[in-house]
Amino acid sequence: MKIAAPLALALVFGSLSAPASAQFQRPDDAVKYRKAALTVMSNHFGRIGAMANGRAPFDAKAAAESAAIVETMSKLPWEGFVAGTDKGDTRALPKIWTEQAKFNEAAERLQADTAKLNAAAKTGNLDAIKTAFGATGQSCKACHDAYRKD
Ligand code: ASC
Repeated sequence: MKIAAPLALALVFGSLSAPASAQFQRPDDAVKYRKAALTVMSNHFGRIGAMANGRAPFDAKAAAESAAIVETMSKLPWEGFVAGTDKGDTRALPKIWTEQAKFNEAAERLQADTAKLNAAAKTGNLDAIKTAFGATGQSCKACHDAYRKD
């Protein structure tokens, strides 16, 4: 019976179905998940950008809160890029799945940049935030240019 318990748990939580997308019931759920993470990331990145570009007064606490959210969000979209989800309500290009190593590198670069942005925001130094914001924006853009329609 040592094997039966984990097996029963696996069946209850559905982890034996559709191994390529174990966390999502339907392909569309994976698309929605990654878009949701990217939307929250973009919103908070934009709040930092407004301060970095002088469009909003610098508020160190708000910047640090947003940077922490950006760092966390940057870890999430990737599991939503389930094979075959270049269809439906998405701008994801099929290249994502034919160049997976390169796509993963781009995702990792973003996560490294957002970690630096979060570290900079914690110091409360606006110049450091501006530098890290610029680098992170380059990572966003590079990935969009390569892997997103229009
Ligand atoms: C944003 C946002 C992006 C990036 C990108 C940077 O605020 O939503 O996708 O910055 O435009 O070039």
